[in-house]
Amino acid sequence: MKLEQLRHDKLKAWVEEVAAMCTPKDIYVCDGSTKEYNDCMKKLIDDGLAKVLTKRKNSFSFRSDPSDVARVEDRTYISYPNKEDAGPTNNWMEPNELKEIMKGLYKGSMKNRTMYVIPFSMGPVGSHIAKVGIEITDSPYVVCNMHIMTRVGSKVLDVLGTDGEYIPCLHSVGAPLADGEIDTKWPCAPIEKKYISHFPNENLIWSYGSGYGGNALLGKKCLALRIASAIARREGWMAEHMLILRLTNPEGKRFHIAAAFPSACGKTNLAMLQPTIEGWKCECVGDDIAWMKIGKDGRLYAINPEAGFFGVAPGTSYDSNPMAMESIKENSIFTNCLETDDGDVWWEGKDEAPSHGIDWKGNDWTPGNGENGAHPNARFTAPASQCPVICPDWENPDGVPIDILIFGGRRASTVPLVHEAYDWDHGVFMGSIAASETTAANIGSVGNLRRDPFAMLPFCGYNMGDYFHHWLEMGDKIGDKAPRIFYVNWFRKSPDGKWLWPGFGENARVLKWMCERTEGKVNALDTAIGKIPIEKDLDLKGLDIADNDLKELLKVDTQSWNNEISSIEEHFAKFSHLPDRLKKQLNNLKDRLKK
Ligand code: GTP
Ligand code: SPV
Ligand code: MN
Repeated sequence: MKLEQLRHDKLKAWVEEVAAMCTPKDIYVCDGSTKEYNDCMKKLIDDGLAKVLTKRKNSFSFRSDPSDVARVEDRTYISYPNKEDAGPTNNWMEPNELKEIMKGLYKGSMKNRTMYVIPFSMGPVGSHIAKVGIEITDSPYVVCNMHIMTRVGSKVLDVLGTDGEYIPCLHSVGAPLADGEIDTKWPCAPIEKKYISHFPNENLIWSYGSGYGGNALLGKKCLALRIASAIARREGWMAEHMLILRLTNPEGKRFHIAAAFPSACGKTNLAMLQPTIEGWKCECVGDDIAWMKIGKDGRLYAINPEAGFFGVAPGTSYDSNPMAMESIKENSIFTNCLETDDGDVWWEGKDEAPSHGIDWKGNDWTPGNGENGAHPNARFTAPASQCPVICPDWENPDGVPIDILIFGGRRASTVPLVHEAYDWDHGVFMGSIAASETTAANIGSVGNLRRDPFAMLPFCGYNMGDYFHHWLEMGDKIGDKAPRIFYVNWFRKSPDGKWLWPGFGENARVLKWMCERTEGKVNALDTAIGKIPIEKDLDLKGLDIADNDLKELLKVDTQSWNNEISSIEEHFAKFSHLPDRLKKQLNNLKDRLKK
């Protein structure tokens, strides 16, 4: 579609303004058609950036620049006029200063490239819960991924009409082309020139220098989490880094669960798990983001604003996550996987390694040559509709009523397999002190323990202390209709470094216990940190687990938790906006530990 066809004057003016700054060779307004996807992909293939996978229908493999493989938290900004509004956990710069720097970078940045205008909807098009965004980008890779991850096209412009509201999202890979030059490899800017910037007061996103995932597909982390969390606070709802699933018990009773784990800590896997316990069924509503609002009946309802999965490839297999494997059989994009000689992709943990392939850096690879075949943060992009266990209600604009909220993370020690909050405030406290070993989903060190409150550390679009307040206030509004809150850790290890818990489909055993807790069918043991299962109440039928391992998994060690206290105090000390109710929770925990 041509720019002249845009009927929305404000949008047209913004597109023209950006074009004047970025000086692309032409402008193309996306209609969301298959032809458009194919044309963009063809360009990427012709330029040598994409490879057709002959083993998977309509699927393609990409290798990014080795420097552009993950989100860049150090280069991500939450920009309010006052630093205090961004809070102690976000990078901050004054909006005018940040815009001046970025305008300098955007100047001419799309030279000799097409500027694509992508109208997209987060949430079903036209539904009362959906938000419209317009992403301007110079990356056809972004166009193809946005086609899968969001609802793109003319139908979104129809909803906008001549004066509808939208969230402007500007993106450039930051690699202008010289006359006659074409891309020979993944275009991006060096790390120090990358900026992933958010201006929540203006509902505005500016991203520069990266073509990768959460840095470039601006509907996802930038809009649906950072900007949406700030909107949600103003409007009284919640935008969370959570999967959503429906669990049905053998009697046909449904439970809806939303769970927040940090990046690469198991959301996609839990969202589509295949329960190993008889008669239980799981259906996936979403694997990364939940927007939750209080419904007419006073309960909390969640929708998945996305339309696809941008999932971690390594570790995904028919054993660990068969439903993800089925979802990516066709019509999928793979980024930074190993390309096999027979036209497929492979990654560590998938199945038997091929005897030869081209690794994610583009080098010859053989098993045991000391290199990763796939980057640890290699990703697949696949339509959610292709998941065999996608929930029939996954696009229901009213969402699903949440019974259970879960927090968690990767902890080799200290944190038990599962514990339950005493009440909402205690649950919010648990979320606020959530901690996890860092993963390859961000550029930076991997395996370092850090606090990642509510799995939102990289995604909260305002002062995290105010975010804690917001959670408490939501609890006050929901009252006795509030979901129960639990905390899980699938990643506890034995002293010799082995996982104590088998994880994946077996996690259904823990979910079953939670469901039975909400129904009042089972009791629990009170400990200093919360309620834990009585061993006999965990359904371990058919699971071969050593008694000692189970004891270790459920252990709440007073010494370790006493050590944890000083780390929590340090964490809380950062927040000048820390709610008194969380200080009280910390004191309660200390008191219980003394008993
Ligand atoms: P983002 O997309 O980054 O937000 O991540 P995510 O939370 O969806 O993580 P994902 O489910 O993709 O899991 C990341 C890694 O953790 C994969 O390599 C999985 O194989 C592994 N993993 C997931 N669930 C489990 C589990 O229950 N146990 C163990 N040991 N590993 C798991
Ligand atoms: C995450 O890092 O939490 C992701 C992947 O879900 S990305 O979209 O790249 O942020
Ligand atoms: Mn995520």
